Amino acid sequence: MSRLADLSPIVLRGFEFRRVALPLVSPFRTSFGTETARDILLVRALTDGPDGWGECVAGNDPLYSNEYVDAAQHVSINHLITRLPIGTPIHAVDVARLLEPVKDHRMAKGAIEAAVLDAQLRANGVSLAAALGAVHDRVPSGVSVGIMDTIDDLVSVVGGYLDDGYVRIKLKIEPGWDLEPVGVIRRTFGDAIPLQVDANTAYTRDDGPHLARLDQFGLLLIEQPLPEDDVTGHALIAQQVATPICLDESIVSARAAIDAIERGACRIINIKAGRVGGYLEAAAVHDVCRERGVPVWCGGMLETGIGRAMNLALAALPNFTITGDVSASERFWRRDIVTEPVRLHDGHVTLPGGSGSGVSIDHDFLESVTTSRVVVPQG
Ligand code: NPG
Repeated sequence: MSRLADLSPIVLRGFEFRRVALPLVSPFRTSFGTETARDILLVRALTDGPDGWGECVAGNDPLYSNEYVDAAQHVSINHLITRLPIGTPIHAVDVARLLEPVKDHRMAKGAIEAAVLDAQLRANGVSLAAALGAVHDRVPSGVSVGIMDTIDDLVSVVGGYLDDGYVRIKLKIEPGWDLEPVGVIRRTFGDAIPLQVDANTAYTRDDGPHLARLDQFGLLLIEQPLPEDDVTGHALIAQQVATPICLDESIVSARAAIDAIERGACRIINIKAGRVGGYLEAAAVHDVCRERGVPVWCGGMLETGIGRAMNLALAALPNFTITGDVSASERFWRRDIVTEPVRLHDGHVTLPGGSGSGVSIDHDFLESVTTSRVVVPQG
């Protein structure tokens, strides 16, 4: 990442906070709730040169984590961007340090850093992928499949994604929707399909013997069975289950990743930039995992093409050796807000070329789905 420190700084003029309403192509149900539409906060860094865009992954409600989109916008305007210099030069690498006195709010911080980073990279003609140290120009694509009303529905949805070419399937599970759906998918599509499950914290420390029954299905991993603050509980589950435990919600920083690894709580880590406070911290999580021999994969949070393109840059780093939730735009959106939405080719998705995130905004469509827009400071 040495290239980032070598870039010329940029001068910020302010930020635009834009809210966008986009319906999902189909409801997405997890153990923490059902999403049918997203209310997305986009952050635009306004500069003397090219603008930069960041996408905040906070959900409509505080169900995945304590962050939610209204709070993210509030803290961004009232507590975060007030700490950044307007009118004097800034480097994206300094944003996290300037925002650090504000506790948590990582998704809000990550979106602001992404916007500044995108602007600085565009001004310098450098791609995010190059700046982060990417070693691939395309990555294999996995798809996450929500909890369904019936097993028949699940079989038909999974079959459709396999026909599309997705190379790995992740099934959402919760108590009462685990052994049976996973078993049916294994039997229907065979042992060769790379398959993993995600519990989103839905189990307890007493569920070790039950989760061990998933071992018979040859899963790649079991993701986040216990609440996010129960790292020791994950270490206990890891001793009872042969399938590798992977952590998502618990890993909020590189420090948390080191702690979880040292305590034997996981053998694999899911990295989401929003959850750890930005793409630079995400790259740091990648590095500490790599140094400790822990493979990682790139998670997704129902992003539009802006966030998805940045996720792809991250997913192209060398220790992302496990297929990520980097599915095509059409998996979630009928129409995306970028001009060249991510598409699936031979089970892979290609990183956009160009500087910054590499995507161009479809401004007409963006306007048509915008529900509010605030510019700070006001011009
Ligand atoms: O491809 O973006 C995607 C979806 C991947 O399952 C997915 N994300 O728990 O990892 C998760 C889940 C999620 C979605 C979490 C939305 C939070 C919000």
